[in-house]
Amino acid sequence: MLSKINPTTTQTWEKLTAHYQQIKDKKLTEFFDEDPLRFETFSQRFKNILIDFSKNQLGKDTMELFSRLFNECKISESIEHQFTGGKINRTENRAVLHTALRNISKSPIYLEGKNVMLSINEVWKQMEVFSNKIINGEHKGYTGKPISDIINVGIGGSDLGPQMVYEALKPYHQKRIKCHYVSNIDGAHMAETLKKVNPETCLFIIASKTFTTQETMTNANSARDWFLEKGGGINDISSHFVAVSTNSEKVVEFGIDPNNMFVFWDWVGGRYSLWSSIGLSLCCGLGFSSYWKLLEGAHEMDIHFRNESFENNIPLQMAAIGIWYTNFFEAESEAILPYDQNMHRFAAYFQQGNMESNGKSVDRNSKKVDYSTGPIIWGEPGTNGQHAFYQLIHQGTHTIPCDFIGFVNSHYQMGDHHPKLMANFFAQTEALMKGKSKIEAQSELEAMGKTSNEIKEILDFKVFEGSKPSTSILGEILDEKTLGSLIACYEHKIFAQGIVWNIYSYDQWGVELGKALANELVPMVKGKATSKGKDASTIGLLNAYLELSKSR
Ligand code: G6Q
Repeated sequence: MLSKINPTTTQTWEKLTAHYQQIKDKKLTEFFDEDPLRFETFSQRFKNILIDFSKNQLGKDTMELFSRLFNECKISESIEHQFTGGKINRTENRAVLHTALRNISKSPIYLEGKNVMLSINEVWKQMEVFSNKIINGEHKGYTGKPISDIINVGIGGSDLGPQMVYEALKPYHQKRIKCHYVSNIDGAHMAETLKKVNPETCLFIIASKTFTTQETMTNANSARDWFLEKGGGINDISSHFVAVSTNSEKVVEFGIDPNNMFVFWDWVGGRYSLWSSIGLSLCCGLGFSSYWKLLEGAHEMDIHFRNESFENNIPLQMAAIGIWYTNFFEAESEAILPYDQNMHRFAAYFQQGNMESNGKSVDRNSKKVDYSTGPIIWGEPGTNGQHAFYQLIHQGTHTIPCDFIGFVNSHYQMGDHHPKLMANFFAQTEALMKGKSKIEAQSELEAMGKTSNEIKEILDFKVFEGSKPSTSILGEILDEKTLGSLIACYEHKIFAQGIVWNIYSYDQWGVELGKALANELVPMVKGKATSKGKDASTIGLLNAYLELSKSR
């Protein structure tokens, strides 16, 4: 069982509160002035990745206190529970074993006396055989042509992960295969995707853990109707539709041959299911060996997280820094800023990973928490963000800890784009830390030849307070293994924070209410049921909708 300790009642929390008072106004630059080895002290290396924590508002004493806090909150025991199949998803009475899905060592992992690696291995083989057949053209469509387009139909955890990875690993795409991701129930998403594909050469992967999700099932039904309408026959469905799910009954009911089903298990959370057969589109779009390297990178990070002490443990240190800002500096959000265009879905992916996991307000004692838990996660790739929202990070009123992610080498040889991109990365973290004092701003304006009156008018607006915290993550190149390690690193950070915040990170009851209400409202929106009993605003909206829909 996980501990049920309210972190704010621990001795270390009290010490951290006092420590915060001492440190909160210290300039980031002062930390560097005091310690010439600060960069060395606060940067860590993991394989080909360097993580620099030095531009954060903390000292060695801060990290020592966090190490103690994590001990008090029983972090090591919790990690072991997770890795060994403890039912730590208490409210759903489930184990949490996505780490087993990337246990490429294949060493046994037991759940209720059964070695889960045996069934994982079978599914790996099934995915490898199937994706090889797609890639080498052996798997043919109903007119005998090889498959050229894979359409993954899923939403949330059954969409965001594979899509993010497919985009991030563009240089590794199979030449002949293109993957598409349809998630939104807005008909535009499916309709626009279908315009790009040929029914003779497309394969739909219906990806849904439950196989009951309204959006996915609606999209899947429309895809099947389109396929039949365009010339495919009922008997051809088996070569054009496969399912990834835990619910075989519903898969058969939909009309998919059970032989075309790739299973996974209830101990895989939706937002962690990228590592399960939900990754099938990746096996087809990247090739199984690339997919395997992704798992390998994640597995290496799992070993690091499970075995390293706090002092060397990157996900634990990231977790500590996040808690430091959320609970002591009262930061409400965190930005993830990849300086890599192909990582344009990374922040969105961890928006779900983080906010669905730690967006909770009831603790493991069933009590409402009186401290902040998961922050708001957002972000866009640099340098685009610089020309949009960075203004607020530099000169706004909120504290926004930022993760900058970039790579030494680019896959794209395009003039001097890459050094310029990375110069922006380094410039931003430097500017956030150093800011610009009034004196500096004044001499700049003087050098520009401004009069003293002009300077007086504008000076205050030209000042940057600085001391805005950031963590820099610098990889050698964005390859499969590096991406796998980065994803696992963020996952473990989220888990560790949930342990300290005393919440259950692996359920998502907050998603359920909206799902249930949407199903109830469908007949009302179609005008086939009365809205009686609904609140006045919802009735008003429904009436306006029905009235306006008549006018077209
Ligand atoms: C993730 C959530 C959620 C889920 C989707 C899709 O942790 O549970 O995002 O993945 O609601 O669910 P299905 O895979 O069951 O369709």
